[in-house]
Amino acid sequence: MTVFLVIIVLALLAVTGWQISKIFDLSKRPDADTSQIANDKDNRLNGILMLAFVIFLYVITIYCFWEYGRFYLPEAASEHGSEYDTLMFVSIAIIMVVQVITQGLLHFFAYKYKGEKTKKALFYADNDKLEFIWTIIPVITLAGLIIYGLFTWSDIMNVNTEEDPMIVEVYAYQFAWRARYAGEDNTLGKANVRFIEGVNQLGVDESDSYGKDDKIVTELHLPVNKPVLFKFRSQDVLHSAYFPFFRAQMNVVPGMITQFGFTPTITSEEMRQSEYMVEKVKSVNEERNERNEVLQAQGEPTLDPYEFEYFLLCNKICGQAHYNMQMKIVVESEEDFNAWLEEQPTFGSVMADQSQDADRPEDSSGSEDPASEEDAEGEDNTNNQSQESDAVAVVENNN
Ligand SMILES: [Cu+2]
Repeated sequence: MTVFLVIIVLALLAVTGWQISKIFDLSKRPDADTSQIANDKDNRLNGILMLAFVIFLYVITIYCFWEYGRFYLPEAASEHGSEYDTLMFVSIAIIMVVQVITQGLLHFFAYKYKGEKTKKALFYADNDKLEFIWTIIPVITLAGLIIYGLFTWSDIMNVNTEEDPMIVEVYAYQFAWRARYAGEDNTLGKANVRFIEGVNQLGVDESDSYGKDDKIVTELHLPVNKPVLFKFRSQDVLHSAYFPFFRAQMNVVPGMITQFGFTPTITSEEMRQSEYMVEKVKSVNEERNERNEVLQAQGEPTLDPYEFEYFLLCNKICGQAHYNMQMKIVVESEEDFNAWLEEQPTFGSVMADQSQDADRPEDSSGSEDPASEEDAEGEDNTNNQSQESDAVAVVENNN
């Protein structure tokens, strides 16, 4: 009923406005200019508006750089990352300079050569030399950019297998990530969704001997300055593995294996110590403290202080909890990495434990808990951030 009344009121207001405008029209002096053809005054107004619009655009652009510049990513933490950033910077710089000049001229000329009674348009048929110049310059510039881009692309995308990269599988499912290390042999065991059962959440083929020493974990550790070749697999829908700090992204497609290789160059600790990150963490924590005061006043739980960690995100909207789909990445020295990897159980041992457990009936009850299913839906992230990086966490999450 209220909606109906609101509609009637709005309709009546519209009619009133229309009637008032008619009264204004009628009350105009009879000698006023009612012609539809633009006169000098109209042209001047439009000329000024054209100029004002481009000034507005530039002011907004400068403001955005000023205000949102702090959201830029820091220096790339991978070998190819700086190449990628340079390509991006060169392209943007060229586009920006050309855009600022041409857009400015366009609007300025619209103002300068606005119509005036006394002005007469010049008839100018064509000029081959001019046309040649404004065609050849963009052709050369664009061709240069494209060739430069192609070289950079092939440099980044072609994995140099002679460097003997470490093979790591990144496995995506709604809504979390797992990583599988290839073990001593640096060869991943075959896997297929058809083999998914119980603790074998990634569907590793038990009959493949290469899979026995594979290690499945919930956070990604990488040794610094060592090339890594990632093999991506998805359990369900299309995901996208996005490593913003390493300038890497790859589609994760169900039914096929995609790959991307890079070499991390800055450890998590070094990144934390960097000027950029110290500043960033400080400002995030200042905001959190302000928020905490409000939360405290409302008697709600407060936020923990923020500490920087690299992370892997999903960059394809893949469902309800897509926003929460992330995995912590730790870049560390080779010794630390080896020590960490040493602690992780192999797939073979996890499977052996499972079959032992199955023989003891009293142990198999815990996983039937209906609440654990909800956990897997929305709160996987909490598991990722905790220290449970062994395969046991995998078991708990998925039954
Ligand atoms: Cu996803």
